[in-house]
Amino acid sequence: MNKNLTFTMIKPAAVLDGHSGAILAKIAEGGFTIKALRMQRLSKEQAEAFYIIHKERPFYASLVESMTSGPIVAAILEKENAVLAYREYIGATNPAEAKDGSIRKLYGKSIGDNAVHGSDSDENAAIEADFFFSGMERF
Ligand code: 3AN
Repeated sequence: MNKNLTFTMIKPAAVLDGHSGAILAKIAEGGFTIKALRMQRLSKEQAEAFYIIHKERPFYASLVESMTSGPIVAAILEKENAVLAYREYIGATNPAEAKDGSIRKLYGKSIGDNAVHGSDSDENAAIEADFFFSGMERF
């Protein structure tokens, strides 16, 4: 089996609402293996850098604000076709449109506070994983 990596973050609203444990359990239930894991609070500079691709979007400032409003849980996940499999598993960006049983449907509050981030390509998964984790933190 050809396994790949993806990167995820449990967003501050979901962490502050106490959903981290349930979301990690759901991730494991979906067949994703945790290869790295950390809880931390992002600085404004770190959140801006992570979402730099959205810099020109109207929601950039509010996205950075919500991503720095409390701690996040960052993780590298492994599974066959991890990027696509995880995006399918977490559901649509807007929790209201996410399929029943998906992480965003279960734990997302709004399009901004949509419970989790999931990488959108293998290339971005590698960039995002490197942004958060050193080699010594990966297993
Ligand atoms: P996804 O996370 O599903 O790949 P993107 O890449 O379009 O979605 O958006 C990145 C993040 O920006 C999303 N996780 C979401 O929190 C936020 N976002 C996207 N669109 C909006 C919007 N219209 N209003 C507020 N936040 C948004």
